[in-house]
Amino acid sequence: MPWPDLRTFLAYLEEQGDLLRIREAVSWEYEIVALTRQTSDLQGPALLCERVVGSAFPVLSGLFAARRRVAQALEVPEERLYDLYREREERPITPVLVDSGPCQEVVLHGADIDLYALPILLHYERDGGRYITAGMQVVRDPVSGQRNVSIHRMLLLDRNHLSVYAPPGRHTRAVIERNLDAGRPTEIATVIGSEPALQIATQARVPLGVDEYAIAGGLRGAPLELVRCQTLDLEVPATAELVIEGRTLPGASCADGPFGEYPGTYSAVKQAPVLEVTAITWRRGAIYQNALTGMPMTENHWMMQPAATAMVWREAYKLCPEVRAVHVTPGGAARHHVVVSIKKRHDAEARNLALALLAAPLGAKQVIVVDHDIDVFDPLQVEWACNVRVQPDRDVIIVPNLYSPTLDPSAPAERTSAKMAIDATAPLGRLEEFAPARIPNFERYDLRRYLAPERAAGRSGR
Ligand SMILES: Cc1cc2nc3c(=O)[nH]c(=O)nc-3n(C[C@H](O)[C@H](O)[C@H](O)COP(=O)(O)O)c2cc1C
Ligand SMILES: [Mn+2]
Repeated sequence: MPWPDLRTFLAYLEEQGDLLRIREAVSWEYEIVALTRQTSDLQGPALLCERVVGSAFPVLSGLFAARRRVAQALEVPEERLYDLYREREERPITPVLVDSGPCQEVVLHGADIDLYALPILLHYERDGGRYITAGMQVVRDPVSGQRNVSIHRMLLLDRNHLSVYAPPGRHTRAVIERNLDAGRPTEIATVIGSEPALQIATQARVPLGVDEYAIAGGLRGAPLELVRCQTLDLEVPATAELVIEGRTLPGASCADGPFGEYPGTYSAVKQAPVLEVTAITWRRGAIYQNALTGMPMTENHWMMQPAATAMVWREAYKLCPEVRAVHVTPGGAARHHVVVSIKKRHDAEARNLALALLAAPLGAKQVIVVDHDIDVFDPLQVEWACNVRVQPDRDVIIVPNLYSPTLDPSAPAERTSAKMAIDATAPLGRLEEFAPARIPNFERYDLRRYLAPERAAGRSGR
């Protein structure tokens, strides 16, 4: 049975000892973010901060700070997360509309709207202000009539205004621009705190026109239930914790940034659209959710990784049916660096594949192709392959000026980067010459027979 709402998922995590309630009062200024950083580094529990100074709302932060919780969100074993994510992403289930839902138990309009009542967090030292980071923006594309749901950070501007950070290339941005061309505002419903599959589905790398609500249905194996917004022609999950309804102000923009972003560095100050809030609705006892980003790995990265991996896999499979595994690595911020293993069938295959993946829509900056005997998830093995199977003048290809993600601070120009392909495969048919030296009958011998019992059981014994 899929999780019906966020609260049931949290109750399950608590039962597993994977949700930590913090009952002392904590601050929205850096404190919750610092604690979330620490639990992320420990792969520790999600944090539910029950009392936040200056706000009546509790804060959930670090829900996906450990990968196991992404797997639990989809109710799949962690070791099968990437494969099952990919399969289910390809089988969307259309959401259903229901008459009412708890997400509108409380409704505020007009002068009652006050964003300062929300515990919007201050994250990093040089940030331009307080940012909503786990808001899922729902918009409708004026061309296809289809919905789009994705996550974009929002800067708190005043009681009823927010920025929307959606750079060129994002579907939300495309919708805002299409409306702007016709001189129209864009209606945006921002959902904070939903059942967990939708939060992962927002990261799906599917074309504009594919509704991420349907992707969420596929991931959870059952349709989402939606209700109509109070002031917009949009729909939101019936059991959402909190919804901010609003419209962009055509022609208005504001400075957005800096913000400590997913590469681990700050994003620069850019102009962003301004959203005027038309209503705030919530479920009684609403939980405000925050998501940490910054130096990998954070929940931002764990949430992006399944969809990024699925996209690379699909692109790789088009060229190479013998792709064995894909890793969009942590050091590359779960987006910029890719390692792929293949069973090579012709000598140019690895180079061909690496170059194709550099040009593919993910925008990866570095692609390493290894043989099937290398575990792409083990950085030692990957580096070892780059050591003994690579001659840089022959096997490293550098291509200038390709499309790239926006937030790489080393980029020479917006959305532009030089890229590097590394063919770390052995020459075709000669893998044995490039294999690790092996000991005959290795499995027959067992050191554990001679070790003290606690060492044999794998403990350090120190
Ligand atoms: C926690 C979190 C925060 C994110 N913040 C932003 C953001 O501020 N701006 C942005 O463009 N993408 C952000 N992303 C990535 C987008 O949500 C993601 O690429 C999404 O797939 C884009 O949707 P689209 O394909 O419909 O454009 C964030 C992702 C996560 C998980
Ligand atoms: Mn989309």
